[in-house]
Amino acid sequence: MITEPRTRRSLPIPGWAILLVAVAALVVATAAITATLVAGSGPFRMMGDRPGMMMGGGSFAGNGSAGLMGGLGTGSSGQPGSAGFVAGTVASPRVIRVYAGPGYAFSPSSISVARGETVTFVVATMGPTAHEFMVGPGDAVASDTPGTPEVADIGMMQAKSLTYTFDGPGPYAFACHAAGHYEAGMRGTIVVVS
Ligand SMILES: [Cu+2]
Repeated sequence: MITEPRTRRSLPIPGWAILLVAVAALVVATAAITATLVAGSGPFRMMGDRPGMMMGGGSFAGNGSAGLMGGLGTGSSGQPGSAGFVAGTVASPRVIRVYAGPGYAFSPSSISVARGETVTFVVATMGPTAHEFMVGPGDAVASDTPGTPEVADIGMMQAKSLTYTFDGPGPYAFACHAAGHYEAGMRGTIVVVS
C-alpha cells in the first residue's frame, strides 16, 4: 500500500529525466556545430573574403585554432593592462571572437585593446538574421562612412574575419549597418588601453 504511491510518483520522474537529457543533448549538439562552424570558416574565409581595404594580415591559422577553445568568451589570456597580456601584432594579430545576435546586439559590446595592437575579429552570427561588422574611428563607424573596414552578409552560423590595427588614441567603435540594425542598438565600443 505504501509502495503504490511511490510507483505512481516515480513514473513522471523518468519522463522529466528523458526530456532533460534530450534538451541537454540538443544544447551540446548546437554548441558543437557552432564551434565547428566558427573553427572551420574562420581561417577559410580569411583567404577569400578579405577585400583590399583590410589592414594587417598574418598568421591567423595558428592563432585561431589555439584561441578557439579558450576563446568562447572574450580573450582567454588576459585583457590589455593585465599581467600576462600579449598584444597582437601585424604578424600575429590577437584573435577576438564577437557574436552578432541573436537579436540586434553584439557580444561582447565593449572590447579593450592595447594602443597600437593588431586584432583579428572573428564575427559569428548567432541567429537567423544576417549581420555586418564595421570597425574603425568612432565617427566613421557611427555615420557608416564608405571605406571604413567592414565585413558584410554574415549569415546564420557563419563567421567572417576582419583585421584592424588600432594605431591611434581612439575613440574607436564597431557596428552593424544592415538596415535598421544600428538604430536598434547594434553597436559596440572599443576602449584603447595605453
Ligand atoms: Cu546586424
